[in-house]
Amino acid sequence: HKHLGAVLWFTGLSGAGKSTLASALEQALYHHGVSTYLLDGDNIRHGLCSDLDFSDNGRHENIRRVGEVAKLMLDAGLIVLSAFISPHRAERQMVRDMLPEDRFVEVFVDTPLAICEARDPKGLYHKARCGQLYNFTGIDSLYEEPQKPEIHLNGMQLIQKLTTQLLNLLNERMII
Ligand code: GGZ
Repeated sequence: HKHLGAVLWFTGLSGAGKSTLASALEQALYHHGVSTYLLDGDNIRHGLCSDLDFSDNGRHENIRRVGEVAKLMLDAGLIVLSAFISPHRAERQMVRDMLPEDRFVEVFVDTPLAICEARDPKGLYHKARCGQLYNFTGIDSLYEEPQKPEIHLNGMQLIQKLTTQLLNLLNERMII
């Protein structure tokens, strides 16, 4: 069956391109007539999760809540695009375990730390290096790379190429 929805779980460092790629894919899916919703720091960390920090506990609870929201949206038949660093394997596994196994697509946006740091769109890496920001992923907080993501993307490729790779995967899996 088609259009049962899915949860596309983007994971990677800050500045890896998760949100940018998720937005580009969302636009492409719109042209396919598919209903989507994009969850990311901008609409979650300022609202539902505004009480949470970037400690291990804060991140765990952030991901748990996003997982539960994604599950509800999946029930509604949406393709959910979720773009959070989600640095810990255990938390990504927790979300995977909440959902039907064929509906969870882990997307590793693999961009080297040096590139993310050079991009530094919000100046956060600079702050972390200067000791003005603590627990920053990749600097003084751990990022655990996925071992078996459904798709492992080279985040240094052009957005258009990355979007095509994701659309191909969604086609193969009969998600679209
Ligand atoms: C990592 C942080 C931190 C710390 C603020 N560590 O590049 P951005 O700015 O727009 O995306 C990052 C975002 C990460 O939030 P997530 O909800 O995705 O993180 S997690 O999945 O780990 O819960 C970054 C900004 O918030 N940011 N402080 N200390 N990123």
